Amino acid sequence: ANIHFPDPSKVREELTQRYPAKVAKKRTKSIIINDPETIPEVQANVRTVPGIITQRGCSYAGCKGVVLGPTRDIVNIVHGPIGCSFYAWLTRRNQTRPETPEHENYITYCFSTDMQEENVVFGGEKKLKQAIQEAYDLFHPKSIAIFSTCPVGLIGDDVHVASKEMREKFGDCNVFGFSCEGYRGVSQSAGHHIANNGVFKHMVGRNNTVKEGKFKLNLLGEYNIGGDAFEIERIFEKAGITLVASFSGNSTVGQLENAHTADLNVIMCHRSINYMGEMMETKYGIPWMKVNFVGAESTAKSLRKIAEYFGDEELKARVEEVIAEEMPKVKAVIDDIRPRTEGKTAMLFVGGSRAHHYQDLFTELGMTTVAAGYEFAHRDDYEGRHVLPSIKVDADSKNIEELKIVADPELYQPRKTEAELEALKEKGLEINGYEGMMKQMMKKSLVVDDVSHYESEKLIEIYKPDIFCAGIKEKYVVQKMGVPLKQLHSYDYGGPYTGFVGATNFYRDIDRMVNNPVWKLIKAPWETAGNGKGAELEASYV
Ligand code: CFN
Ligand code: HCA
Repeated sequence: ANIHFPDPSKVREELTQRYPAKVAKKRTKSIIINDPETIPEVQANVRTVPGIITQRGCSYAGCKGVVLGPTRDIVNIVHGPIGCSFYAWLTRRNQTRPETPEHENYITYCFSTDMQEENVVFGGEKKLKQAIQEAYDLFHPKSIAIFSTCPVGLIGDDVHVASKEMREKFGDCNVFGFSCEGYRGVSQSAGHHIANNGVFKHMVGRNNTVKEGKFKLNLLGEYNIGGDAFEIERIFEKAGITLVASFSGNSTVGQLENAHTADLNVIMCHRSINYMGEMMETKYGIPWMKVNFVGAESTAKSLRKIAEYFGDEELKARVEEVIAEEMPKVKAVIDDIRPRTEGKTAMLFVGGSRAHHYQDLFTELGMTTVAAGYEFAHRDDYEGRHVLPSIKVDADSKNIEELKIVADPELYQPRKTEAELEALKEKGLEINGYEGMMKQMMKKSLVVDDVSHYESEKLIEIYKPDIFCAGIKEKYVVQKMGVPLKQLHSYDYGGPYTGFVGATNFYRDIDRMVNNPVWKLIKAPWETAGNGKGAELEASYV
């Protein structure tokens, strides 16, 4: 696309010049001028400077809200003040579909110990055990999980001991706890790691029932936001691929407990669940592969990768049939919409994988991402696992118990020989690898990790993008600047956006937003106050 960029080094200067010198120096390392050929190093997964308004969330959000929240039949009890629980109550829009209305589904509930000052002073374990007992008496669930919030760590309540005591008392209910106090680690990311460890330790491998099906896989890092997992499930079913377990969108205790019987792990959001993929490979011999079902082309590519992995001609043919049947419907929508979206620009600042994945959909619309960044991703998510083959660049790890995983003598079963894996790699199948965000973005585009509120306002003022993608905290501030904001977390009540149907949903929603005349009626602050640097920088376009 014929897009003009302002001089990126001047933009970086403008973004940081008002910070105190030390802060400016630190932030500069996270504001990178992209070069897809020679990937630069980006500072990521470091603490946010106090005083800066960040988009980030906490470790509890990553553990309870993100990884465990989407499970349907675990009673997830938050041990802490009611606000922590209320905030995580259905706000993420993770959906679920029980097989029958009678089946357990606790997603709509909000379970909390409602910690009070008295519990902070005298300890809250008694109250926690009462809450576990109450949940057991009321629902008789298969499983109860406990989530620690900040005060729990500060006063020293031991959720693991309380869980063990209740688990042994009940005998028929798996109770386990997570030390996911909000302050652990630097962001949600630490919570993902804690959640993965807990799910692996307390759930995976407990049930050896083997599901019917020739091509069995687990879908990792897909949380069914706005029904995304439903669309992927539809495609898998059509192609004859058996989904054993989903981590954790629309999933159940039963699924997670026999996930080790699958023959492949496909990973959507690598950031939040890479730990699970690695641990399952070591203990059970299941290889993992990165996929992306955001974008019609990416969906087709991911299906072909899966078929190639199983190496079955019938499956390959069926996958081609599915693609041939679905693509024309997608193309019809693109042909209608693209003339109206072509050449427009977008900025994406979200989470730890969507700021990259959603660029595929914008590319399909002929739009260019001029600046993007994650809230809490690590260097490998930006630079690619090819550049950084190790995941041990994890600043969170020092706060988190490292599980010592070894092959299980009874359940370990190599799915592929070394030679087969090597052959797959030669065919371009990225077993245990992937390209990061920077490889896909244009030269001289800006990559900003943990963007601050101030920096995002400046970016909008300078680039005037046609659309800005972020979350609820950013939404109305940005829209008051005359720029539509698409929430890439909750999808603004929309979705699904995955797969073929999802892609067309997204194209339509973006078309409606970027071509809505209402934005022209809003005077942005730089148009009225004349206090922005936008005009000056515009003159420096290269
Ligand atoms: S659904 Fe996922 S896709 S899990 Fe993660 S890194 Fe969050 S909750 Mo918000 S939308 Fe976001 Fe990603 Fe993976 Fe969601 S981009 S921030 S922690 N995320
Ligand atoms: C979280 C959850 C969140 C927040 C979304 C937002 C989500 O990080 O605690 O800021 O709009 O997707 O629900 O990322």
